[in-house]
Amino acid sequence: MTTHPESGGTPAAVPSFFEASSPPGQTGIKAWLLTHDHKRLALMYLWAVFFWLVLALLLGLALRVELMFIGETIMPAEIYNTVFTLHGVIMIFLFVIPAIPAIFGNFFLPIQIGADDVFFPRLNLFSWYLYMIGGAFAIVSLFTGDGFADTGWTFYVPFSVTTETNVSLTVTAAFILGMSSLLTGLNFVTTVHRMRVKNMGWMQVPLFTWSLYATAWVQILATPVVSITLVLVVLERFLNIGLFDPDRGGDPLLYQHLFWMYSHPAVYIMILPGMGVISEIIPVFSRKAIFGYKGIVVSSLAIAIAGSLVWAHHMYTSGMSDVSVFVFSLLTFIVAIPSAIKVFSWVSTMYKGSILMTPPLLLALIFIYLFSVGGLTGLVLGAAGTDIHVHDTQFVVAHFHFTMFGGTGFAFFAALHFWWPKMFGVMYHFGRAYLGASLAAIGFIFHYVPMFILGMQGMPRRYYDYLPQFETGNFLAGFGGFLLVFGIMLMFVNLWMSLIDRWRQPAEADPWGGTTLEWAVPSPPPVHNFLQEPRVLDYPYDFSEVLARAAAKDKKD
Ligand code: HEM
Ligand SMILES: [Cu+2]
Repeated sequence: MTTHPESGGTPAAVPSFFEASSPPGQTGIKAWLLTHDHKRLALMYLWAVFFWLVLALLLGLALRVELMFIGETIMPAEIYNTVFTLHGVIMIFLFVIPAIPAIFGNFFLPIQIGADDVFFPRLNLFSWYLYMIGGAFAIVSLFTGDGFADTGWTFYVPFSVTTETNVSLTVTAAFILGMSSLLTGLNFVTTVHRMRVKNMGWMQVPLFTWSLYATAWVQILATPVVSITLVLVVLERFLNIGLFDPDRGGDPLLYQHLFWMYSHPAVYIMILPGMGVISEIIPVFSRKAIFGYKGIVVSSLAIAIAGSLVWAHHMYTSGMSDVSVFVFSLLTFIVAIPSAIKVFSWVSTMYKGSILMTPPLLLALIFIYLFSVGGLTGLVLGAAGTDIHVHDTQFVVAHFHFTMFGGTGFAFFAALHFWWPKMFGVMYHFGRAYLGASLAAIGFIFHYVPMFILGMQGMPRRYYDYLPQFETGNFLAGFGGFLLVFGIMLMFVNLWMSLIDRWRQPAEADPWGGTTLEWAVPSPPPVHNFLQEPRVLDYPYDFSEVLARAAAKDKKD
């Protein structure tokens, strides 16, 4: 264990952002609800995201229990449709899109670039309110009209225009959540451009901040497309304007193009910040400069750009010319290259590093494995020939859970374990963290691998019931689901226990030996982050001092 030189050993003397009231003069809950402090807002997002994630996990488990046996098990078919839509909508719009940027981005982006807040602190508070209002709308649409949408999270027309359920309110929720995400992106781009400490050049910006910067551009450019599309669905429902309805000269395919023009880039909004987290964790626990810093920066930007050009790979079977299919297939293969560059960089960083095994590193390794499986099976779907066989089957469900859950989900868990000591100033129990992470990983494999096989055998997705030959696979998946959810809950309970006085173990300013600026401030940080002018390293991942300090300490002992 090491102490960062800049933290100066006096952190206890300065009140942390928990203690110092912000805005000044306000106290209690009011101080939190009116705060402009990026760190307080990050924690407010944290509790909200936890709530949604746990709810959506339980809904997912309910779906899986329903599918464990043939016929009705715990819910009727109509409820099943609502539950998988609700599960998908919450997971996408309230968990995987906002989680890492809103929590860890808000908390650490300003600190990593030596700033005392984001560029628009009030707008940041406004984004949080939009997030809460969007979530509230989702809840309200459960209990009004004929209940929550049953369309799936993609709201495909014509069904979404004709179904009796409360699609209008559900898409309004998604619209508001989109605005929240867009404003956060705008805030981050401006912050990175305008707030970096004087002597920090672009090639000294930490990789997590770089990944958020690339993500933010996608958020700004793609979100308006889906927003207007959702408005069009509402207009179509109320006024029947005939944009999508072929009877009136409309075109249902237009909806799919508009929807995926956002929603494919959105998968990069989900994964890029996760990749940024992994790019921070791997060098710290390998005690080695990240291999190919520039390669990772450029690949983040390349993913953001190329990822915006591949949306129609969701539509090979919807009706397109062969030339279009070929072009979209080719472009899809091209986006795999920058993702592979990152995986190679992480693995090469560990090669001959002095590996320090910790829970964040274990979770990062699980990420690399699961995300690679997700990415490679993505190529099966990107290739038009094989996609036609597995389109809309369980294979797709397995693929996207591997990338979004194995990827973003596990990156989120890794980020929690990596930055928890910094955010709360406490260390958690390692044994329980390892156990939770391992159970979750094993459960994950049992849960999703059978779905690849079921999909190839022809079991469609979004089906309530299935033929007898699919029962074993579905039973196994259900069993894995329980293990998975149990492992995750164990990780969360362990983190939560670390906050309770009885088990409290204070954390140092730099418990892992990190080199980026967040490790130079006390744990938890004071309101204005830095006690003295931050010292910017020529190269953000230079571990020579960390290694020298460790060697000196070894000699002394
Ligand atoms: C980070 C975690 C997760 C994310 C991001 C996620 C996301 C999604 C999305 C977007 C859908 C599509 C919904 C639709 O078709 O409208 C979905 C479907 C589904 N999810 Fe999840 N999910 C996650 C975790 C889980 C867990 C833990 C379980 C079970 C224990 C689960 C079980 C299911 C099931 C059974 C479906 C329905 C599949 C279908 O028939 O198409 N998911 N999920
Ligand atoms: Cu896509």
